Amino acid sequence: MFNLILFGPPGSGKGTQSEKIIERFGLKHLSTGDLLRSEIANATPLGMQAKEIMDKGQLVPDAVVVGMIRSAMERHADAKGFLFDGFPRTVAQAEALDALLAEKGASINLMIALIVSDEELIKRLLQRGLTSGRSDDSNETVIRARIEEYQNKTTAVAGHYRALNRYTSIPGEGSIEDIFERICEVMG
Ligand code: B4P
Repeated sequence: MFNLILFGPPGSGKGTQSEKIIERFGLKHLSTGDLLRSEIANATPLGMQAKEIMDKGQLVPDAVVVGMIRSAMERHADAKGFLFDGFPRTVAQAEALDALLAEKGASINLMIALIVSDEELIKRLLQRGLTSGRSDDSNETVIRARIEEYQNKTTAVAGHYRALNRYTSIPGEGSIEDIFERICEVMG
């Protein structure tokens, strides 16, 4: 099994690059953002609770996203590997993920972090907000809150995988194709 985490702040290109990575490497894409938006679209109780939190730019509780990831992994038990996109976002989520993979005799093989400046992130997300219909993209105050949540709670996850010698980073600015080539190089 090859398990990859694509890491970076909101708007760094995780979702965009994930589409290309799964096509090239045949991994199963697990995006907690997509899973949460599908709960919202289906108006489930979990979705209603998550929407309120996401609209403020905050993180959904660890237990909720870990539960979603556990069931998604169970649904795709035959996958040759997973691409985790937008997860883990806290050290507690990282520890839970490591434990879930250990149950399968597996682990995270690599974390790739996309490095993008705050000005570029805000520009991209406001641009996406014009067409995505995503309420968390259309307001600069909410976007800044998401970046602050990332700095306060998520950056530590990089240290967790750095300590395990699984961390690498690449520049996340430039054309989508050039960034994908950089990802392919570090995937080997
Ligand atoms: P996510 O869905 O993960 O949203 P995101 O971080 O904004 O997306 P992403 O980073 O994938 O977007 P991309 O750069 O591809 O999370 C949304 C919310 O869900 C969170 O705020 C949180 O509330 C909740 N949540 C999700 N996971 C959670 C977890 N594990 N724990 C707790 N809460 C969780 O795209 C951005 C834009 O940039 C696009 O318009 C794209 O076209 C553009 N772009 C991409 N690459 C570009 C490039 N090279 N040049 C120019 N533009 C580019």
